[in-house]
Amino acid sequence: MAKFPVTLSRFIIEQQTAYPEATGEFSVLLTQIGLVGKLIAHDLRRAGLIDVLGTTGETNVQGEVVKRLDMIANDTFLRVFEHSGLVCVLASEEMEKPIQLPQHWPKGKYMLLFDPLDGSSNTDVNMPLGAIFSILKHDGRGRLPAEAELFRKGTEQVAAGYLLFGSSTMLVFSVGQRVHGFTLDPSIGEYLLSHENIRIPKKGKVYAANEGNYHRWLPGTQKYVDALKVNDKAAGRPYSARYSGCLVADVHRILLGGGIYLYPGEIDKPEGKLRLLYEANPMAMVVEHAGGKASTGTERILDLEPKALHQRVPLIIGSAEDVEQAEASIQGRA
Ligand code: AHM
Ligand code: MG
Repeated sequence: MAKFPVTLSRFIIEQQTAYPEATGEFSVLLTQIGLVGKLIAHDLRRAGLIDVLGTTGETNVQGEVVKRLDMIANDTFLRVFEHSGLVCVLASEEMEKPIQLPQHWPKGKYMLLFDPLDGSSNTDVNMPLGAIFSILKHDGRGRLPAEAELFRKGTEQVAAGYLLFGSSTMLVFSVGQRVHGFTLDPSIGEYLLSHENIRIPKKGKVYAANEGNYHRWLPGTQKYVDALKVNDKAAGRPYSARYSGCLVADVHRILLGGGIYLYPGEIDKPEGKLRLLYEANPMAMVVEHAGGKASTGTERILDLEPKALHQRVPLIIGSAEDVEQAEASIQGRA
């Protein structure tokens, strides 16, 4: 008889004995992230047919143009989690301030941070997109958590992961120390375990970076990427360049096959582009728990003390040896 597929809820329930972190509450939270994924995927599948492409005519708190699908995805997260009962604060890349949910406090101890639609320049051209989430836990004492309560180091995340809207929809997350991937089977509307205990190769053959910015990069970053292109068979070079414009899609490729993603600091923009709380921290947790590394070039991402809700950081993430080599070059040690 064919093996019965492992659904998301069955998997989490079974994990509870092995991993005390994987409580029944996580089961609910991850099921709700899964629901968000189904709803966004449903909109994306029909995006070229219904009137949801293009921009809203507004810019967000970071001064970036807001796509209509950014707003739809953000509203989807809000609608699902406003009713979860487990979450007391929601913060998003698309919202200037966090939203507090006093109706769930203090029973709902979790705080959810998310990038509702990652890679949104891909929306109008039917290319991959993602959504990223980070879950923090409050001790439930005192007043409803204010904005500053979200300024926690990445090591304090209790769960993190992403949804990938590619040729199929995937949910990849880390709870505890392991990373698992589930693929949505649209015919039955269930996420099924497709990638158990993902381990990133120690070294890869792929790099992902927006090389259009090469002349803005610092010399150490330029030197590192130059070296990846040298024709040296014994050293496994040149690397292949693969860049989709969607962090989730690029890091997903690297998580499974190895390699390195860089959105580095620039001469006039040392802080880089990506957001610490919504992008760098959750992706760093997933990649580290799969055996990889994530760095600014000089510091471990998960050790950074956040200072602002929408803080940006340089991000260099992927296979451990590749990230170490990039750090050595950026720090002038190689
Ligand atoms: P977004 O969350 O507003 O879409 O921005 C994040 C995206 C990443 O997914 C991607 O790697 C990067 O920004 C692409 O930026 P660029 O167009 O500068 O290469
Ligand atoms: Mg993003």
